[in-house]
This record gives sequence, C-alpha cells and structure tokens, in this order.
Amino acid sequence: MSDKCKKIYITTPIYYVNDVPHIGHAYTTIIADTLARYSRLAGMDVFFLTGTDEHGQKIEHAAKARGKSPQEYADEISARFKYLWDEFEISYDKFIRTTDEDHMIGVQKAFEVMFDNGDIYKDVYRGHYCVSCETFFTATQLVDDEFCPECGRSTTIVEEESYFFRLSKYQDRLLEWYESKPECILPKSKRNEVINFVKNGLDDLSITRTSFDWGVKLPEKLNDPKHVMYVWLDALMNYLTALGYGTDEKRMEFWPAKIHLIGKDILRFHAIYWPAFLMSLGLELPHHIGAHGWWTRNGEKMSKSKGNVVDPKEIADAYGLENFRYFMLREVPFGQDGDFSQRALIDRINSDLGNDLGNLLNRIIGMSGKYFDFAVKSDGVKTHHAAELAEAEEIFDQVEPYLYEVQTNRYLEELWKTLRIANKAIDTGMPWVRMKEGKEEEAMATIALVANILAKVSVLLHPFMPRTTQTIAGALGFDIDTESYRKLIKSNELLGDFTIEKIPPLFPRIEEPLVETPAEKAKAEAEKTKKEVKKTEPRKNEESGANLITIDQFFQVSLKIGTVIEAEEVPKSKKLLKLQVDLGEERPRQIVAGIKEWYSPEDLKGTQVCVVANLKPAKLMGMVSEGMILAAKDDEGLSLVRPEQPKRPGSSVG
Ligand code: ME8
Repeated sequence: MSDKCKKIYITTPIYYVNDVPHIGHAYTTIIADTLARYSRLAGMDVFFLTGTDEHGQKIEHAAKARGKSPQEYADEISARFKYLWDEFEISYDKFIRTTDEDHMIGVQKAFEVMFDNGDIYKDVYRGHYCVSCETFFTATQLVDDEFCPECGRSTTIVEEESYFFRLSKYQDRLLEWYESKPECILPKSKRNEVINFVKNGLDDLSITRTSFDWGVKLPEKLNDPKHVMYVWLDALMNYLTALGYGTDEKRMEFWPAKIHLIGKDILRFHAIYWPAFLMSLGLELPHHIGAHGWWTRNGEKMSKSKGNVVDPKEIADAYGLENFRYFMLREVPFGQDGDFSQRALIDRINSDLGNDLGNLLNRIIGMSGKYFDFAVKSDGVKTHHAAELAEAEEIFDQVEPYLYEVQTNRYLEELWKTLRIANKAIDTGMPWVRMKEGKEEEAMATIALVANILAKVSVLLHPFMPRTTQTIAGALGFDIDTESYRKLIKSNELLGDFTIEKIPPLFPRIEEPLVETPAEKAKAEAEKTKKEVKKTEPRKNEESGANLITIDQFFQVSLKIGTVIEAEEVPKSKKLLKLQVDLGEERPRQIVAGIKEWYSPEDLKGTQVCVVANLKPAKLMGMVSEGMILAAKDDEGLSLVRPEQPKRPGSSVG
C-alpha cells in the first residue's frame, strides 16, 4: 500500500439483525475502524462501510417469534447496531441496510447484468438447507446425514424452482486469482483452505427462493414474482450498492475495495462467491479479504443459548473504550481464535498501557518539570542519541505494512519496541546524574529523545486509541492530524522546542475484574434473593411443611436431557410449538410446548432441553404430548432450562 492509492474502501460484514451486537461484531468493526482512521491520518480519501443484513428466512422467523413484522424487527435491531457503533465512535462513512431502497435497486441491477450475460439460468433445486446459516449443503457435507456442518442444527430438504448462478464456470478463473495475488486472502494461511475447496469442484449456486417472501424481488423484466433473492447474493452486493451501484454511481470510484474485513465463518462467501459475482459483473476484484479468528469464552463459541455472550458496551464502559480497543487489537494474532477474559484485559491495561506507555510519559513529565520547568528543546537529540533515534525511526518507517496485512498485534508489538528503546535511553542516559554533573544539554537530549519517541508513538497509535493519544499529544504540545503524521512519521522530523503539560496518569491500575460474569451475576442474584427471603416472614405453608417433599418423592420425577431434532409451529396456535425430542430412546418423543412466543422452531432445532420424561401423555390441540420441557419465566420473558455442556440424549438430571 503506498500513498499513491489515494482512495481507499474498507468494509465490515453487514451483521444479521437476528442477534444483538457482541464482542465478535465489535472486533471486526474496531479493526476496520482502525484501518480507516489510519488511512485518513495518512491523507487518503477513505470510504468506510458497515451496516446490517436484514433479509432472509432466519430474520423472518426471528421476527415472527417475537410477534413483529420483519421490517419492524429489522428496524429495531439495526438501530441497536448503529447505536453501539455511534457510542463506540466508529468512524463509518455509511451504515447500509439491505432494506434500503437504493440497495435493493442495485441488487436487481446486478442480477439483470448477470442474467443478460448468461450467467443465470432457471432449474429445480433439491438440497439440504440450513436456515440458521442461510446456506445449502451437499449430502456429503452433512453431519450424520442430517445436521448442518457449521452450526449443528438440523437441515431441511428443499426442492423448489430456483435460478442458478454459473459458479462452476468461474472455477479456473478463481484459482488463477488466488495464484496470481498471493495476498488476496489474509492471513495467507487461509488462502490454501479456499484453494483446496475450489479445487474440489464448484457446483452452480442456487440464488433465488420461492418458499418465503422476505427478500429482494427479481428484476421486473423477468416477470417471476414468486422468487426472492438468496440472502447472500443480496448481502454481498451491499459492497457495491453502498457506492451507488445501479443508482447513483459517483462513489464507484472507490471500487475495488482495499479490504473486506470478515470473520472466518464467512470466508467461503467472500473468497469464492463474491469474486465470481464480480467477474460476472465485469468488475475488478477486491485487493484483500481479511478473515479473522473467533472470540470465545472459556474455549467455547459465544452464543445466546449458552449465555456466555460478552456485551462489548459493558466491557467498554467498565474498562474504557480505548483500552478495550487496544486489548482486542493487541491480544490475538490475526486469523487466530482468542479467548476473552477480563484477566487478560486487565493485564494488558496494567502492563502495556500503564507500565510501558503511561509510566514513560509520567517519567518525562516529572523530569522535564523538575529540571527544565517543562520547556524541552529537541536540537541535542541527534548529537547525543543518534543511534537510539535511528533505531526507533527504522521501526516507525516499517510498521505500516503490518496494519494493512491486519497484523495489528505485530504493529503494536513493534511500536512497543520503541518504548523500550526510550526507557533504556533514560536508564543509561540517567538525566538526574547528568544534571548533577552539570551536563544539562545531555539531560535535555535524553528527555527530548523520549518525548519525541512518545510523540511518534502517539501518532501511530492514534487510529487504535484516538482520544488517549490526542491527550498524550496535547501534553507534548501538538495535535495529531495529517500534517503531524507527515512531519513526524513520513519526514522523520522532530518536535523542535515545546512545552510539556502535566496531566494526570492515563491508565490507573486495575486490580480486580470490574464486570461480573454471567455466572457471578447469577450467584449474586441468588445471594440477594436468599437474603431477601430470610428477611421476609416465612410463608405459612412452608412453615408447616405442606409444600415440602421428601427426596424419594423428588426421585419419582424422571428428568432427562433431550436433543430437539425437529420443531414446528402448531397451525392456528399462538403459543404452541410441536417438538420431536431425542431422549436416547427407540424413537423421539413428541412434546407440545407453549413457548412459541419466545422461541422459533429454528432457535430450537439441534439444541438441548431438560424434559420431565415420566409425565402421563396428554393431548394439546388434538396432538399427543409425551413429556414437558422445563423453562424459567420472569418479567423479561421465558428461558429454557438447558445443560451447560451438551449431554448425551437421555442423560438423567437430578
Ligand atoms: O454472517 N468472534 O452476519 P453475522 C469474532 N450477515 N467475530 C465474530 C464472532 C465471534 N465470536 N461472532 C460474530 C453474517 N463475529 C452475514 C454477513 S456480509 C455480506 C454478510 C463477526 O451477524 C465476524 O465478523 O452472523 C463474523 O464474520 C460476523 O460477525 C458475522 O456476523
């Protein structure tokens, strides 16, 4: 990446509105924001896109489960993403929604172009579809002939008329692209995965559906109103429609994208389908697709049903938004998974930010104040510290590529090396000794070297921690902007004469975790309830023992873990869902449960529940129910009781 590339287009995935934002979403968005901020600082014309993906069966289901129209529901969740990004001061230039009118027009235009050039044809699709992942799988990809290889949920066989995209036609051109542009997929290790997948052969891709409505209609000229577009075709096109493709194309000058930042879960869509669509449209391919790893909790994927989702706002509020940004970008090598823990976050804040960066600033504030009344002159640095300055400048000159390769951890590691050079210069230069010796010029040179290193670090760290670094720069008497970037980084200039301003420590030490984990919260809640119960008068029937049962009575109830293998709505019922639950018996049990208000069938398939297994069968709306599933309900709604770790179907509870 050189300065010659003046226009730069950076994107995040557009997030599904079936879930509220968590730290995984924040991670991708923060990486993209950092790249966008850096590029602006370096004087480039940046277009940074994020947004929400709002069509498809999954969203239709999620809305229905909450008794809302898909649009109402999408409006609500999309606003939550936008609100969070605004709270996080994410510097996006556009927040796109796939329900935007101009997006839908653009997608139709793209469809038409691909249709007209012969890349789209009509046929019948028969395949296994996972609604949750909005993805088709071949029989060989399924787990145990039925379950989705991505999320483990049960797939459904779909047979319907569909339009197809001639993906197979692009197999060789895709392979040529991966070969000729070794950095098209980052990290480079991920490229091989994609190449192997493509070498195994590509089937044409079904790109329309007729079994639901919530999607972009086909172009009018096809006169086929029962079809809507496959959500991934619709979604990927956002990268073009955000630039006005098909409507007002002025911003198309930003194309091709410098980088599409994504998580590894959606690499196949971006590295195979997307370039093939672009080839069909006759457009250039993106420079990079950057796929990062997964954030986990205690090694497990985060998910609502496991209750282990980390709320980024809660963490940022407790620890400071910029400290949180630093942690995410420093902690994990790009492409690898990372386990989120408050302990690791605290260690980074105390050690990297507090000890290394903050203390260095405090040291020079202290020394410059004590010896020179805060007035610093840089002219002796090159005489007395030429070697240290050269060493640090070499690092400053060479860090940028790490950023555009999304190796943010390496980039930060390199910057931190210069802080060590600065600290060492103080330890060996010993300004306090030099002052006693009357060598004021040497003492001044050491202080000025450190101040200049700090100034340059704050400029290069600015995209990661915009406010904190502006505070550091303020203390050193300058502003971080394109001009100071050019002078201090590109031209290797020094600050000259300046006055240091005393500021309070930037990174107060943190001893203990500041946010309770869900388990701790539950424990605290239980303690509170226990105390409250103690305070209140014991209820009469408890006192008399009328409500108590013996252990033997308890064991008369057979509680078992079951896996929901099928779930469907009961026609005409507002409350009931009909489930087929595997309890490790010869055949699954049919259980009819009044949970439709809170769960859609898709939420349940493949998940586990706790079942009262020896309940007399009963009939609900004419259907036999052979058990009851356990759930807890409070003012905020209903939540199923589930095992913390998956258990073999039929495992007993007690
Ligand atoms: O896939 N760790 O949307 P999505 C790290 N709408 N990153 C995570 C994460 C985790 N635990 N969980 C989510 C979609 N992400 C489609 C995209 S783009 C044309 C359409 C991040 O809401 C990561 O970036 O499921 C991942 O790729 C993305 O959220 C998936 O978001």
